[in-house]
Amino acid sequence: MFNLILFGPPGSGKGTQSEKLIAKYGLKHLSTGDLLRSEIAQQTKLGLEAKSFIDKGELVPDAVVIGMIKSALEANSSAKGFLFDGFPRTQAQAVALDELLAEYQAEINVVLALEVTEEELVKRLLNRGLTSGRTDDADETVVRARIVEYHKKTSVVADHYRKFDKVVTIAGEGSVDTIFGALSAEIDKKLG
Ligand code: B4P
Repeated sequence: MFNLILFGPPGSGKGTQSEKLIAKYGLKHLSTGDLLRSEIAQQTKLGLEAKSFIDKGELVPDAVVIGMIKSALEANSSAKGFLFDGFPRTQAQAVALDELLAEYQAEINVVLALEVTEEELVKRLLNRGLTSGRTDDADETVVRARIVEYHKKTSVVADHYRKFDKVVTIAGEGSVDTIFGALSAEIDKKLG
């Protein structure tokens, strides 16, 4: 199993690049953002709870997202590998993911971390908010709250994987295709 985390702040291009990477490498895409938005659209109990956090730009509680990932791994246990997009977003989520993968005799093989300046992140997210219908992209206060939350709780996830020498930093500004090329080159190196 080859498992990859696409890491970076909100708006850094994780979702955009994930679509292209899963098509090229045949990995199963697990995006907690997409899973949560699907729960919200279906108005499930979990979705209603998650919405109150997402609309404020806050992270959804760890237990909720870890449970979602656990179920998704169980449902796709024959996958040749996973691309984790937007997960893990806290130290507790990273520890839980490592433990879950160990149950399948698997681990995270590489963390590709996209780097984008804060002003570019805000510009991209507000721009997406004009058409996406995503409430968390529509308001600059919420967009900036998401970036603060990233620095407070999520950036430590990269430190966690740096201890195991698994993090590669990639410039996340430029054309989508150039960034895709840089990400692919790193994956190809790991796949040998
Ligand atoms: P996500 O769905 O993960 O939202 P995101 O970080 O904004 O997405 P992403 O980074 O993938 O966006 P992209 O750059 O592709 O999470 C939403 C919310 O759900 C979170 O705030 C949180 O509340 C909750 N949540 C999710 N996972 C959680 C977890 N594990 N724990 C707790 N809570 C969780 O796209 C941004 C825009 O940039 C697009 O319009 C795109 O077209 C554009 N873009 C992309 N690449 C570009 C480039 N190279 N140049 C110019 N524009 C580009």
